[in-house]
Amino acid sequence: MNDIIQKFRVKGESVHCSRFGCGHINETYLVTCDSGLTYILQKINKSIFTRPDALMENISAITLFLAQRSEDSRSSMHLVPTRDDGFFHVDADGEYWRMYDFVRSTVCLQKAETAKDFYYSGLAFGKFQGQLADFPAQTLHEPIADFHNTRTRFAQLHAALEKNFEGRKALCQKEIDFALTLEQEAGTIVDKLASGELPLRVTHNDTKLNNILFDYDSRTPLCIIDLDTIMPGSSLYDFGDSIRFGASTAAEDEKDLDKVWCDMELFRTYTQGFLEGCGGNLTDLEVEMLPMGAKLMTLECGVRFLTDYLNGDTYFRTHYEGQNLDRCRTQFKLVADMESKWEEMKRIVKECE
Ligand code: ADP
Ligand code: GN1
Ligand code: MG
Repeated sequence: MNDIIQKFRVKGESVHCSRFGCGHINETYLVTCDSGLTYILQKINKSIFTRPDALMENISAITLFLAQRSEDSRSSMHLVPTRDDGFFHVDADGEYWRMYDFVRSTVCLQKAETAKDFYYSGLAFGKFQGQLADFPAQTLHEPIADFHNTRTRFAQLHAALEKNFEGRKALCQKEIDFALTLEQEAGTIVDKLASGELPLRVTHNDTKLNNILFDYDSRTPLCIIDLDTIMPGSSLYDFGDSIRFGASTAAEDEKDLDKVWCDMELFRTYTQGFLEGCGGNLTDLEVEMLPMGAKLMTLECGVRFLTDYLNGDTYFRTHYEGQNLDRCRTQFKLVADMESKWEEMKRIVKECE
C-alpha cells in the first residue's frame, strides 16, 4: 500500500495503514504518517461508479466550493492532491484511489440513538443544500445515470418483469400490482424538474446518518462525507431518502410488516432540522412537496429492490434469498403508511415552516 500512499502529497512517511469505517461501497483505509498527520485513503468501487474520473471532477469542484465558504477546516472535506497535482491516482491494475485529510475527533453514527441525532442530520443535510444553493448544478456529471429518474426506474422494472428470473414474478404479484398502480404518480418530481417548476439543485443522494461526521465532544454535525453520488437533482431526493431510512420504525429488511411504519414524530423532527438548515433556500413548491419527496423516494427504492429481485439479485448485496423482496415489502408498506397519514404529513410540514 505504501507505493499508493506515496503517490499523494502526504506529510511524512506512512507508518500505519488499516481498513477503516463501515462503508458498503468503497474500500476505506486510515493512513498514519510519522508527521503525526492522518489521512483517509479510498479505492473507488468501479463496478458501481463506472466513470471514476467524472465522479472525482464532481468531488473536487464541490469540496473546493465548500472549503472556500467554511470557516472551520474540519467542516468540509479536503482532497489531498497527488504528487503530479491530480485528484486521484490510477494504479497498475486500473484501480482508482483518492485521499482526504482525516477529520479528527468525530463520531460516525450508524443509526440515530436519539431524536436529537435525527434532527441534527436534517439540519446538516439542509445546511449542505443551502451552502450549495448557488453552485451551478448543471456543471456536475451524473456518476450514475438516471439515479433518481423514477420513470427510468419503472422502465427497468418492466424490463425485469420480462426477464422474470426463475419465474419469480409469481412470487411477488401483489408487490408488482402495488408498484404499477403508482407508476404515473411516480414521475411527478421528474416531470416538475423537466418543466422547471422545481429547481435543479446539487443533491447528495445518499443522505443516511452514517454519511455525517459528528463532532465527538459536542455531538453536533460537523461534516458531510461520502460525496460520490453528488449530482444534479431535486432537494426532495435528499429529504425523501433520509425519511425513507431514518423515520422508519424497522430495519429495511424486516419480515414482520406490522413493525414497519413511518414515525410521524421522527418525520417532524427531521423536517424541522432540514428546513432550518436550508435557511429559506427552498421554494414554496419544494416545501409543499416534501411529503411527496418522502413518498416517492421510498416508492423508488422499493421498485429498485423489486427490480433487482426479478433480475436475480445482481445489484444490491443480499445475505439470503428473498432479501430484496423483503426490502421491497418494507418500502411499499412505508408508502402505504405515508398515504394513510398524508394530511398529517402535510400539516407537519406547514407547522415546521
Ligand atoms: P462508503 O461509500 O463505502 O460508505 P464513505 O466515504 O462513507 O464510504 O467512508 C466510509 C467511512 O469512513 C465513513 O463512514 C467514516 O466513518 C469514514 N470516513 C470517511 N471519510 C472520512 C474523513 N475524511 N475523516 C474521517 N472519517 C472518514
Ligand atoms: C445503496 O450502499 P448503501 O447502503 O450506501 C444505494 C442507495 C439505496 C440504498 C438502500 C449507489 O446505498 O441508493 O438507497 O442502498 N446506493 C447506490 O439501502 O445504489
Ligand atoms: Mg458512506
